[in-house]
Order: sequence, then structure tokens, then C-alpha cells
Amino acid sequence: MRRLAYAEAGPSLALIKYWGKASAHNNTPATGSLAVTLSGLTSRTQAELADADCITVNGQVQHLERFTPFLDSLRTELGLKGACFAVDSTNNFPTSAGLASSSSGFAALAGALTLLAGREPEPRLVSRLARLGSGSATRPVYGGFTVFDAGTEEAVAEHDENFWPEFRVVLAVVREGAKAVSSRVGMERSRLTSPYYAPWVSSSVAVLADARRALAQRDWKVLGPLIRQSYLRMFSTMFSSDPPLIYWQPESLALIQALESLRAKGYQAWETMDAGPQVKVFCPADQAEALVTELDKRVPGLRFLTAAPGPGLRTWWDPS
Ligand code: 2P0
Repeated sequence: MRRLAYAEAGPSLALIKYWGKASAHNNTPATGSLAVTLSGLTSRTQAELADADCITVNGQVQHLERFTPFLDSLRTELGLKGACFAVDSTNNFPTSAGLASSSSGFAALAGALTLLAGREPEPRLVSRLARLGSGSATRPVYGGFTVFDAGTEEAVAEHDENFWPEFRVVLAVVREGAKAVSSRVGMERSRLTSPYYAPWVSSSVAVLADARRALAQRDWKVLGPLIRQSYLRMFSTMFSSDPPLIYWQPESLALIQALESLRAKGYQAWETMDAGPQVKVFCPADQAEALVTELDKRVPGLRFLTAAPGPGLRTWWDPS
């Protein structure tokens, strides 16, 4: 009988950033991150046993190099030596474009394969397994706000998705389509070549600790500047890598400058960026709609999505 295991996860967007590895072999981070799992955006993955590995994402068959080391690790960890998997994953948002699709994708894949192996997909196990695919995938196993600390092997839940009901993220999609340099390659380049990498790593400890405290107080005035500090320091290691990593587009900078002027008018709207041109803005729910109107006026022609803190990983068997 055909047995299909399903898993669904939302992307994990970091307020405080992971960029660089403590151990490339073990995929542990050099910098601790604080992130929110988003509602509404999802990676849904189905997996079944098969004669050979085959992975499709959004209907497109994938090259297996990116996945085979991960699948091999899971075969070992889950006691499935010799098994192969047919995996089909669908994202309802742009893939590999700096909207954290690898976080939700690998979290969902680790969840589906854990279920397929007949194991209880309990969050600590799935978070550890998801790390072997992508560091950021440790986080959306949990809903709400999560921390993946430096040098650790799994994320922890910080506050669930109901902790801050007025918290929103406005995502400005500057460019659709995959990025030129993957995060994995980019962060290793920064580690090896940026003179600012070591201070980035050492200074991130205090930024993370301060941000956790500010989040616990739901204090925009303290949290906002820390969010900004984290992504701009991360980007200084990217810009100063050799060759440089320039993920920004003109609209990215236009949005950053628009937000600076909107904050001067009273908006609590604090942007972040990842390894791509998209700009993501954290703000209170009652400012989100007006913020989109203002940003659209200043930087026209972009697609905006709005999300709230969402649930962690869900897994289930095909009901048929
Ligand atoms: C983050 N990013 O904290 C940071 C900010 C991008 C910029 O985690 O090598 O796909 O697979 O562990 O998790 C993206 O990197 O990298 C990421 P790997 P990952 O969200």
C-alpha cells in the first residue's frame, strides 16, 4: 500500500541574523539568531518510499547534489539505510529569492521523512535533523518566535505564535526569481574573506541577548534598532567579502530610505533583509495597511505580502 507522509512549515524570518558557521561539517551557526515563523506562507511536502531518490520543488525536478548529503544523513539518523524517497514540495511564495524558502522547505522535508521512518516527529528531533539541510530550518519547527543559538544543534521555542498578536511583517518583493549566490556559499565567503567577519561574530552575542530582552517586553523602541543593527552589520560582512556579495537592488535601498523617513513620522516600522533583494518590515498590526500604502507610493510597482507570527511544523499521513 502507498503510504504518503505530509508536512507543512512556514518560513523563518530572522530579526537577529545567522550568517557564518561555527562548524561547516556539523552545520552549526557562528552567530545566534532570533526569528519569527510566518503565517500564511507555507512549504508543503509529501514523501514516500521509492526505488530511487527524486525531489521536485514546485513541480520541477531538482538536481540531487544539494539534497543527497542531507538525505544520506537522515537515512543514518532515522535508521533507513538503503531506503530511497520520492519527495514533492510546493511553496505558495517565491522560492530561493530571499524569502527563507530553504528554512520552511528543509523543516517540512525533515518532518515528512521523520514521519515516514515511523518516528514521532517531536520538535527537538526534527529541529536537529532539519539543521543538516539548512541552519535556518531548525527554527520553523516551532511557531512564533524562536532562537537558534551560536554553536548549538537545534533551535528552541522562545514565545509561541500568540505571544504578540499585534506583530506583523510586511514583505516587499523587489525581484522574483532565484538569487545568484546561495546563503551557504555567501556566508562561507564572508567567513574566509571579510575583515569584518570576526567583529560581526563577537558583537552579535550582545545584540541577540538585548533583542531577546526587548522582545520579551514587546518593546518596539528597543527591539527595532537592534533588528536594524543586526542586518546592517551582516551586510557589512557581505559587502566586504571578496568578491563582494551585493544582494541589494535599487528598490531595496529606496525602501530602506523610505522607512527612515516614515519612522520620523511616527511609524514603528523596522526593516530587515536576507541573502536577496527583498525588504521585510516588522511593524505593529495597526500600522501595516498604511505602511503598505506609503511604501507603494514611494517605491511603486512592488508586490507586498503581510504575515503574522504563525504555527510550527505540522505533519500527517495521507488520510486515504
Ligand atoms: C537567517 N539567513 O538567520 C540568515 C540571514 C540568510 C540571512 O539563515 O548554509 O539557508 O543552509 O545553513 O539557513 C540563510 O541561510 O544556510 C539564513 P545554510 P541557510 O535567516
